[in-house]
Amino acid sequence: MNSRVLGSGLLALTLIGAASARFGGELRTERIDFGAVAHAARPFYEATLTPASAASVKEFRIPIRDAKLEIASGVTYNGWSFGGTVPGPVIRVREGDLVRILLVNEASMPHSIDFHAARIPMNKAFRTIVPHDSLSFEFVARDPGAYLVHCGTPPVLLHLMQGMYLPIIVDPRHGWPGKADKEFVIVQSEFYVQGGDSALPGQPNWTQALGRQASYVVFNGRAFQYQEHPLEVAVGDRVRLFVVNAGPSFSSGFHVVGAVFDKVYPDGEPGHALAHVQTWGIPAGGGAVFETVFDKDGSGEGVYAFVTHSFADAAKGAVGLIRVGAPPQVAAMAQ
Ligand SMILES: [Cu+2]
Repeated sequence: MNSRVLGSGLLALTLIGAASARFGGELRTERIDFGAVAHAARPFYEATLTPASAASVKEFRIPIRDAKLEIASGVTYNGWSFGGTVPGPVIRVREGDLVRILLVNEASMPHSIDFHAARIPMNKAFRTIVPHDSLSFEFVARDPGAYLVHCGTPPVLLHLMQGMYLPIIVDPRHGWPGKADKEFVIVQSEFYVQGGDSALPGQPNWTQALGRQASYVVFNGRAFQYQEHPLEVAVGDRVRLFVVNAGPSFSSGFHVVGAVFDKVYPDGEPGHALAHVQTWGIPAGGGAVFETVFDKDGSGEGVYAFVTHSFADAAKGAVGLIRVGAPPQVAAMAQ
């Protein structure tokens, strides 16, 4: 077995199969097992992205697993997951790639998977499977963008608030317009929790969820994690942020304090670039791609917060920091 590691920071993906060349080397298959992913959720979910591989066929084995999560500092939660982390690992492919999915239910109840980036009959691909069962399907990633993947088993609200989501990025066939120095993925979501502040893990609070009374609103699965572990970029970097909103119920008003977005691609459609945007709304179940430059004459060395500008939600955890260069005040701000 030819195994090697693709970096996504700690979110390393282990290829369990060899790349194989066919049709004159044009068609290479990459196999990634999310059950073999080195978990990146502690001490923080690794948001740094690496490029998609050149393989035009990408296969993903995605085990569904019950998972004990830490959703805020000292707050544990009995969640459900794709691959063991919340969000699950990032899927990154290129427009035109053939995406093959093998979903394996290793959890204790029925689940499913719904790819917003797929054009496919839901009754075939997104059907619910019982524990120990598996399901496979494939689709061509035709539409570039930043998309949500989630469990679609009723009640969907419950399966989403339990943590069953991950992002999929479909890069445009010829790449994004312009070069970025750093790329990050950010998934916003809500938790509705009963307990979890003692030795016992928290449980889902259905009444709170129906009432849209979130306990935590988080980026990449844990409240305030990027205050303690800021995203790090260099002065002069063009930064591209792939932001996906898993909800289940709230919109995100995505904003970076101290920066203006040079470009926003709603839904990640490169043909629909908006220029000079302060805040952009992402509905539950949506995504967008953002770019800004931390050039020395503008948003230079310093600390910047990324938030949902719905500040009741930011106050519940949906705020993080971007550290540009090595400003001395970051230690104080992170406290
Ligand atoms: Cu589920």
